[in-house]
Amino acid sequence: MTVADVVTTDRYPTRLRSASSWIERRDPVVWPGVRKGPAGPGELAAHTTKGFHTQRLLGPEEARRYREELYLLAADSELRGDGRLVLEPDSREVRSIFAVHRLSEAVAALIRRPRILDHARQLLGSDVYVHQSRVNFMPGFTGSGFYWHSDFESWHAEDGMPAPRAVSLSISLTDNHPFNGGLMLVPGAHATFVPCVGETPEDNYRSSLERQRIGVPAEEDITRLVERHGIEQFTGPAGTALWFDSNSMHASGNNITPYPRSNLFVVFNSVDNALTEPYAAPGHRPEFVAARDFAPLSRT
Ligand code: 6CS
Ligand code: FE
Repeated sequence: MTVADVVTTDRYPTRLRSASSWIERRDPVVWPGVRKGPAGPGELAAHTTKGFHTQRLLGPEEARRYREELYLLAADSELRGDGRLVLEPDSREVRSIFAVHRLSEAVAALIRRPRILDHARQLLGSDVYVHQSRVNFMPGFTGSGFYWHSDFESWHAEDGMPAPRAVSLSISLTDNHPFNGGLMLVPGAHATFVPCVGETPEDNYRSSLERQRIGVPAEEDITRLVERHGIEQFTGPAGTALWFDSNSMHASGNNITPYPRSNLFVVFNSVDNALTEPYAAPGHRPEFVAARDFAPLSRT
């Protein structure tokens, strides 16, 4: 093996022509490098074994403030027709807004709070930057779910993220019940990389952010993972937060209740895991889905 081979070897090949076996994760989940921070030993242990942990982050009043801020953004006529605004496939209600940390100063300040930023640094063992941020509104009655996937599979294939050294923070802005489209996760599945079958079409993100068809595991893979690990659901009152590893297997069902399930998502990536060229896609996705400004975030 030459030096060039080592550099270009893809340790997580995906979007393949035919089914291939699972890959055992060799990368850490909680990375060494930043010992002190707000995450406690119990949280770090849960994150390591399950690939996620939860905490009470915002009080009800604070959650309400961010909810109102983001609902106003969804109603902003200037964002109509903008790529950052994704609509529900059938009802055409607002499904997501991307790059909310660029659109809202309140969100930008929130994610730089030491309680959040230092937590992310502790999990990833380095300085971090924001790879992606978005709010998923999951409106009542018409909110459609997200099929089973690993975010890292998409970010690796489509954005050139080398390793699963990223973590997502999901903050509930409305109460997350078991019945209004709450996120389901397979605890422990983050330790396995499940390659997906199917070539990435050009501009896949335009349809995948509405409804993902490429980069989803086969039903047999999901069945085997769930038989092995089971399913847990993220629920809690507005203001509850979930930290989940980039390779967690997760999904959500449709929301046919009257209660919206709106969550703010921020994806932190290690500055030592900056994006390269996509491993399995024809071109770069836009900045608002996959940022290429790798400057470390600093505290507020
Ligand atoms: O492709 C992406 O980057 C996005 N899609 C999904 C379904 N989850 C993660 C991420 O926001
Ligand atoms: Fe996801």
